[in-house]
Amino acid sequence: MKQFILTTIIPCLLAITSTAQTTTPTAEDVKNEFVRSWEAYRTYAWGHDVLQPLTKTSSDWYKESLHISPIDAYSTMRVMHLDKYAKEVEQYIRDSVSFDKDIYVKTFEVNIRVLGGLLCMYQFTRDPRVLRQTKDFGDRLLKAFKSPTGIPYYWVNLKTGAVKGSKVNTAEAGSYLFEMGILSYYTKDPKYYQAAKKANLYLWNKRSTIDLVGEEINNETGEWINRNSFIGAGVDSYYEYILKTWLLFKDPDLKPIWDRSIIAINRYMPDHTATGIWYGRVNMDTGERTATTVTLYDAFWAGLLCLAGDTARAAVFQDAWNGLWHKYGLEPMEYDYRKGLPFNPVYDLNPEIIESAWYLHYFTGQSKYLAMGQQYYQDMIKYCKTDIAFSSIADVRTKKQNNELPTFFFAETMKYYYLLFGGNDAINPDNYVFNTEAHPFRKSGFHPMEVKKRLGIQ
Ligand code: DMJ
Repeated sequence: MKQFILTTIIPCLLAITSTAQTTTPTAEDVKNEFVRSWEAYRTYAWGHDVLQPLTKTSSDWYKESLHISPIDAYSTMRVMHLDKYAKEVEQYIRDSVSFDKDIYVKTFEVNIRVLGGLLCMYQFTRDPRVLRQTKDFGDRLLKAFKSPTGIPYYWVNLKTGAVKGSKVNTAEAGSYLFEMGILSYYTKDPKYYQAAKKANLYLWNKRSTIDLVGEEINNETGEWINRNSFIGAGVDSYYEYILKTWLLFKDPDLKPIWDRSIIAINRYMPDHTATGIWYGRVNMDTGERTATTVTLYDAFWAGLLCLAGDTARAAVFQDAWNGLWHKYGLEPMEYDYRKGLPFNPVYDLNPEIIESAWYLHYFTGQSKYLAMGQQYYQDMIKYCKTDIAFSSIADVRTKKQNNELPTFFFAETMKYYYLLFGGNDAINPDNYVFNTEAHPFRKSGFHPMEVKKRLGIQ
């Protein structure tokens, strides 16, 4: 009963009584809410991976903490000029954290959050001690790549380097070019980028005759386990990193991969419906429709299309997702656009639709994208705010809160709201390229001649 009151009744009451934001939200509002949530993390979860906002407790991803929330939050603190908090995280991670832990970690997840976050910390501090720690973490992660195909294993033990999990989805197989490239640049050692690139080239060489990749692959046999092709959760950042790594480093091997991939995607995936154009699932060999399901991760695609110079398609894409947001006042994790039904109704405070609103606003200058973001923010305040922070939602139909504050809320969701509302114009898509966890890297920090040498690009 106590648990029921704690996790069900209190959040409902809070949602009803919380000061519903009626005025137009500003970047300052976002910053204040970020600080409020960060203070809650400091109070109730310091030293742990995540805050549980309803029970005011903490949890860790593994049997020991990897301090994922602070590492993920750091770059947003720098973007928001929260220097006092940033300094505290920096000192803590640098002086009190060791990655010599006998735990199996998810290679993909810690690459985008921990390695990406640490690299960004080094970018902002230029502290050699931070670089030492970043390299140490990168070296431990690199052990995951010792498969016959070069595609990393799902799990790697940070202490022993032991690996397990040969079945990986395409995002888990091929989303390392960006972080490993930056690590190669900072350490002047091409081995990181070369390992990541080997995995990507393997995937590309396994593409179908119509230039599509599948959903899951076995990294020991090199065979596709699942031949569904799509752009959402499970594949998403594979495409994202081909384009973004090209934008950051101009590796000539990547551009043709993007160019051929986008032609195939534009040809086979769009599905024209009464509620908009959705990018459904197709068979990678035939291009025939296999499913009409999408994931809310798909919503990042409009932003990526902007970076590729295709704002027209991006606008159409965003319209469909905006319609879905309005249907529930939040978005469901998985949705069947033909049936009009969610089949996984959770909303984890994910950033993708906000990220795309930011890119579209930047590249088109149209105020409708700012208005979209303001609406999303007001809905998040209405349904996800708790007395100390924010919570993910178990079901977008009932708005029941879930007692979780994912680390990407600090890294991505609040950063994109802040940038969209005009909080820091210096951090923009012309000057920075963001990793998939929204850690921003300044293009001018990577000199073309040095890139070639340090990453081993021919
Ligand atoms: C983030 O962890 C990353 O952006 C990842 O690539 C997919 N989306 C989640 C948040 O929704």
